[in-house]
Amino acid sequence: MTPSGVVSTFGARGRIVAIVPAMLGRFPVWFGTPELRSMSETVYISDLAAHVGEEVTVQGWLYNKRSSGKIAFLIVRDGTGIVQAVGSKGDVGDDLWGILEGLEYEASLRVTGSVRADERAPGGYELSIVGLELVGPSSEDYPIQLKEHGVDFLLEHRHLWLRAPRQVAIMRVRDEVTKAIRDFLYERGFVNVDTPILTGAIGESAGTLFETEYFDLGTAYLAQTGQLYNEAAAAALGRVYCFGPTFRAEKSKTRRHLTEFWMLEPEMAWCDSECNMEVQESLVGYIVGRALERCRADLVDVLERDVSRLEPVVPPFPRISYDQAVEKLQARGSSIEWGDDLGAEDETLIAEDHDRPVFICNYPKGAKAFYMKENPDDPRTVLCNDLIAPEGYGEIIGGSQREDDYDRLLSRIREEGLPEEAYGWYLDLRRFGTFPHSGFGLGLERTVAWICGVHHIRETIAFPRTLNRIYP
Ligand code: NSS
Repeated sequence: MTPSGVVSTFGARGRIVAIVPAMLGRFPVWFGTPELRSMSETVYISDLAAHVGEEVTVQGWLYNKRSSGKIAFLIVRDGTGIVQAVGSKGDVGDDLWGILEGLEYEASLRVTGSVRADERAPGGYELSIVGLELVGPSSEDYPIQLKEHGVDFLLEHRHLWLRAPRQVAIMRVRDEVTKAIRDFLYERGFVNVDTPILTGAIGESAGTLFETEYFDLGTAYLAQTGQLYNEAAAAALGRVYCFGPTFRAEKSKTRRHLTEFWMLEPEMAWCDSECNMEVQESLVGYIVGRALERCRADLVDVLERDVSRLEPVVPPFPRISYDQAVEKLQARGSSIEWGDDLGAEDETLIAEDHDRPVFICNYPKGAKAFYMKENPDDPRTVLCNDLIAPEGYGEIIGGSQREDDYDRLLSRIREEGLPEEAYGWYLDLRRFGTFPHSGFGLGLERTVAWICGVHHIRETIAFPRTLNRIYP
């Protein structure tokens, strides 16, 4: 036994081939030995192509295995990819063979082997096992098996479900979308200004607020939006954005609603409603292009996304007015009346006519938030837009030109019954050098769900928060 409490196992050819814990239940402990560690270079699975013919060590988790009784196939994943490691009973000797056969799903291990290119192998490469170090054994009752599970069960085990290849692919697409957003804005001179999460003023509407006590100052709300704060920042920096978690106590249990979701919110001085839509369409075209370029394998091979549905997503996007949308919907049998907000089914119907996202513009005042600018051509409506994604994914962006007239904004705040004193600072922006400005909010999870072709947005965030779930 080594001083660290592990057993080194020597293979048939007289070298260390396996290091296994002497006593289960003493984890975590350090299992490495200088001999095994110095034997080969440790590499990521995604880098195996550069090591064909060499002996390397891969560290990861056992995703799957099978054995013919004479040859064992381990499928190992490390987050960057998967590789098949193959060991034959004759070559590895009895001790290591016993370990290979006894490995449970999700055991963590370091496996050393020579790299072979093999088109038939998952990932295109194979390791011929010469050594293995069992770092953390798993147990036969690993809850996520390779069969179908109900969604409640999966959500209850989200901390483990995240390891599934499909979930890993979605998280990678999400990361690419996030990076694409930041690159797009950075390249165009936007400045990232982080806005508070504990706020004193209602940002969107009173109906969906999470409240918390705030010392002697009464109630604070979790931010529904960073927009109001970034209207102030836009007067300092011109073009800004915030990108972070936002919170809505939505009672809706739909595939499009979370209580905590991430929103990108650009805010632009000297930009009207049309300019706002131009930025939105070029941003969305850019994001989709980046996902197609850099996540194609995840989208096509793992998520089985029909990417031909994403390829037409290039600007310009069609624009229809709210009035036209209502006429279209009524002609198709919808019961919508002028003045109502569009429901999910209405949005799907409108989107069906187009191969790329569609803007619906200038909604009635009563259907939208208090800060939107009155439409000079039809004061019953406001200068705003929703961007509706194709294939039933619904609204991914809500945007508007902001009311920049002090008196009109004040009367909207009063009409909505909002506490005037909380908006003193916001009204100040209209007293001290008011300026035309616009912005929008893009829901990250809805965008990722659409790009990935995932039905419910809860799969697009690592630990979703919904009406009836706060665990894990
Ligand atoms: O309510 S929004 O339409 N608009 C705003 O919050 C503005 N303050 C944004 C701005 O102009 N700066 O929300 C924007 C987007 C919406 O289109 C959805 O894509 C997403 O945020 N959204 C949600 N995603 C997931 N779950 C929920 N509950 C949710 N609500 C909005």
